[in-house]
Amino acid sequence: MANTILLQNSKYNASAEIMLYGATVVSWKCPSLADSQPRERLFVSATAIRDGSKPVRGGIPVVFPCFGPPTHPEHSKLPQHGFARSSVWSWNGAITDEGDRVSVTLTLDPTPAITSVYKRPFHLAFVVSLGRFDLSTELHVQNTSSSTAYPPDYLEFQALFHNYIAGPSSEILVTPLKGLSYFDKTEPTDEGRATAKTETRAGVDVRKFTDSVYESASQNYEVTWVDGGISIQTSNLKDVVVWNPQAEAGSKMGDMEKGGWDNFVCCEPGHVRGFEKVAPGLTWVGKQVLSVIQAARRER
Ligand code: TA6
Repeated sequence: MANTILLQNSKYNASAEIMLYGATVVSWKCPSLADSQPRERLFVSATAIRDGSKPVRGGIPVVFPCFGPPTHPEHSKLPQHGFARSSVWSWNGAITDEGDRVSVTLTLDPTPAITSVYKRPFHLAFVVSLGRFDLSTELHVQNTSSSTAYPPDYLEFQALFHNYIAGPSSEILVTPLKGLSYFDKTEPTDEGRATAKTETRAGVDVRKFTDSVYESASQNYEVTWVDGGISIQTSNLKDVVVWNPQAEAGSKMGDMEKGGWDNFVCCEPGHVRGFEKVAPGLTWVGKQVLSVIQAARRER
């Protein structure tokens, strides 16, 4: 079976490409009311590794069960951002066509490679749905433990959609983040932890190296630039990360094309401060809807 799914919404001339590797969405193209030509809405570095040897630098990597370097004892053997984005997911070949939307579901269960570093039983499903001007992704996390112990044998995890939104990073603003507590990873404390701050800006720009983890955010965001933008509406994803490496960090990344940092912002909804927990037999669902903002939000 091919290792990439091409999802096409022919009614609206929209498309998406999803690699089985990492269940990574590596392309989302759709028109807008002002422009019937489908445009690429995600950034993927031209030097991204796409052979399955490392996570793709761009698109929508799925982060699970840990965000960043692991901090939970059950995650101690995992790489940064967990194993979901570097595992080969399964697809049963089915595409669901609901007329206005088409969708696919990929699944991931413990493989020998995963169980060698992660002992919890789980079942993941990742649903990608493509509409006229929007793309949604859902992560379903099922605790497949049959334990009847009390207290319950909870599955504890973090989850995040690591969206690389294509746009001119010199113009981009992310809203609404004003008043939120956040951790600035570009300014580590003496102990090497991120510096705790409160956001004072109405619109957060990424003109300098930015790596900010906002807690308990609004769950609905706008990523805008002078003549466009993407809205992100989420459920069950209480936090959001804003990241752009700029040349300072980007030039040190082997799979980041030169100057790539000028052409994206990562606006990443997730549950990354503390851990979600799901009891045996139950399923947690985190969802985001990325939509093209139709009217230019800002003056030139
Ligand atoms: O989401 C922001 C971040 O955690 C940054 O700290 C940076 O590490 C980025 O993710 C990319 O991480 P990666 O493991 O894909 O190189």
